[in-house]
Amino acid sequence: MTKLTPLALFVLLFPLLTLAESPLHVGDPWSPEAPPGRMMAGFMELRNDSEETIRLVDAASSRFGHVEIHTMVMDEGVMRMRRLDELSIEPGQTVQLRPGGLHLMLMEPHERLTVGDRIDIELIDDRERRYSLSAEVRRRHRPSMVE
Ligand SMILES: [Cu+2]
Repeated sequence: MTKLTPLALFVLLFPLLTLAESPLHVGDPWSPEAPPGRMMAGFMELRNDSEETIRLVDAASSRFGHVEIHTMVMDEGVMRMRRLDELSIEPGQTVQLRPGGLHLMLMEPHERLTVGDRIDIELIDDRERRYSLSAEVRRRHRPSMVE
């Protein structure tokens, strides 16, 4: 039976401690409720608390068949959604996903989601690190251009 010294314990536990501190801070994730069967949008604030650029390249949710990162672009006077292959967040930068701009597109819903439900979402970066969050379904306050 080997006894672990405090130093050995620290060395063993340190990787766990660092993993627990996510380099990506997710603030106030939410989703406006939508009619049954319709895709939904995910909004939140993303802040890069690390020293390196975080490049989000994919997203997933157990409640939707398919999730994409979308932006809005002006196309001949009309705002349109466009899929982003990569959303880069520089060290210290905060990016807003909100109505009329960047958003997660939650497609192919498996079931009806109503106000108060929570949507588990994973954001995935180019190093295949996964950032978990839970978005609350809220009542739609005003018409939005993204759905
Ligand atoms: Cu979209």
